[in-house]
Amino acid sequence: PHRRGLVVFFTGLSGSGKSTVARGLHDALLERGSRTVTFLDGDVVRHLLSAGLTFSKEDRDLNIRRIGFVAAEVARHGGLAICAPIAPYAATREEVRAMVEAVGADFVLVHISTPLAECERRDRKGLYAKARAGLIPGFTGVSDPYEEPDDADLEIDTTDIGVDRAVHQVLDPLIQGGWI
Ligand code: GGZ
Repeated sequence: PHRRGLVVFFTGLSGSGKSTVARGLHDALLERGSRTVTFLDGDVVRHLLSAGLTFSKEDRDLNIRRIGFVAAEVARHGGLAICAPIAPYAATREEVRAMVEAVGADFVLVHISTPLAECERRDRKGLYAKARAGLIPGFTGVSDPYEEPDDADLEIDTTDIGVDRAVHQVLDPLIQGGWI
């Protein structure tokens, strides 16, 4: 396998399963042990790197640019970075792709396309109920936009598949492509 820098960037709605699949990919890569991996966990990013930012369009864009910057720095010298924010805006995701490609690394956009109805049915954290009740203004998918990607390299709907299968749908093409 080659050792080009790589950013695996997950995007999708809250509750779509993107953090779970991203974490599963991280674990699977650690287990294979073939290369080092940096996981930019969404919660950690929001608490440290993007502490104090809101969910306005400006702050979401800034959050995504910061994540993109760190991921590109990791990938610049051949590292592999995984990130999994909502990243609701297409133009900002494209900026990150360009940032990563500008340092000579590869960028894989994984759209976790689990539909809103399913995310809302799961409502693991009760956030959709709160958003519907007007307690969380500007909640993605309810009262804030999510621009569906038309440039996703992979699209995975977790409605009917388990975490392991979803992880393999990302891992397998990475192995095929020689990244791992
Ligand atoms: C969307 C929100 C909001 C609003 C708080 N809209 O399911 P979670 O809880 O754990 O994941 C969501 C997380 C989204 O943060 P990101 O940094 O990924 O968003 S973005 O890419 O748009 O910057 C959700 C929680 O934060 N959350 N308020 N208004 N999600």
